[in-house]
Amino acid sequence: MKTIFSGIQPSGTVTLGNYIGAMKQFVELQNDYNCYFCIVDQHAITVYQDPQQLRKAIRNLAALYVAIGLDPKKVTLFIQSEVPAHAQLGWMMQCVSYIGELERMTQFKDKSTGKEAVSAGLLTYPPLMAADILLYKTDVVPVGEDQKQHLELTRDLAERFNKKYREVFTVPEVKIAEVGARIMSLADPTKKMSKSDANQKAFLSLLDDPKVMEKKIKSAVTDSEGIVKYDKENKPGVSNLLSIYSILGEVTIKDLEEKYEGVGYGQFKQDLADVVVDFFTPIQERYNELVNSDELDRILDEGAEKANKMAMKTLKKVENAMGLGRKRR
Ligand code: ATP
Ligand code: LTN
Repeated sequence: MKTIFSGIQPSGTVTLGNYIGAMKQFVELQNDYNCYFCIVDQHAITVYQDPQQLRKAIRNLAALYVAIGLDPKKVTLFIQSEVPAHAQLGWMMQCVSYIGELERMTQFKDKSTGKEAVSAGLLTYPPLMAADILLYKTDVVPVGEDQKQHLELTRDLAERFNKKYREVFTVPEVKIAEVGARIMSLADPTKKMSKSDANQKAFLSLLDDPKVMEKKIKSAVTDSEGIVKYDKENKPGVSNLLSIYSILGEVTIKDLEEKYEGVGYGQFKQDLADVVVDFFTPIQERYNELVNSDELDRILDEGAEKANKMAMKTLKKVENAMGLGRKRR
């Protein structure tokens, strides 16, 4: 079986964008791959996180991973900081990265432009991400479109290392969802939906109260044309809502356009709100059972143990290839 690795930052609440762009694929792929899904808390602290909130967000994300349908018997679910090899290999990957290529990463530019103090961690975020992936001999990395550039860098770093030292790393492929790889903000449909958006109306949290979900969808920015039609260029708001409806409601965009011909945005948004609420209600119920349970701790303990074993093997190989320490077996 081929191996999959992916991670999500516990840097806030999980959004509809995270779900459609990444997590939904995880569930679909779990039967066909050997899967590692990680809560990348060390990536989250590249920008300040309130310690209490971070702890909570880690647990929430872990419970959501299970609640959306990932089966802990099939997949390895774990927390990045509980597997020290990530930070260790992260350092080595920093040493094969060039400052120039890290400065060219759009996520770095977006998150650092205009900020007074930018952490060094924000710049060295991608080598840590490369380490996450490379520790598990990963073949495939399912992510949203915004992560494509980081994946290309991961491939470059793996190839560079293999050439400079020894063939240690598997060079991973990226896997981007065919539809929904970029869910847009509900408040500004030209921007990606982001969990760290200061405007609460911009994103839909998987854990939002149904009433809040409904309100946010009803107040989503569209246009004044009143025609439900997919046209990303000219009608980004309506197109975004159509994508969400199509994916969660399992109907084609074409069928939706026909269904809402001559019907205004009001009915369209109401129906979409119902689809979203129906979709996430059972997930929220399962989440509530899990979040404070011992079961969740058992899942994470087991996950960390399995991940540690695999990660240590790769780490030793890398140390040997680079000549670090004494030769270890
Ligand atoms: P932030 O906005 O704080 O950077 P984020 O919401 O982008 O965070 P991440 O933890 O960085 O969340 O992303 C987790 C996964 O979700 C990644 O695979 C990412 O590509 C995907 N993802 C994030 N936002 C979207 C979106 N709007 N549409 C599709 N996929 C997304
Ligand atoms: N950078 C990603 C989160 C992330 C990740 C990873 C994704 C960290 N390590 C390894 C896939 C594989 C993000 O910001 N979404």
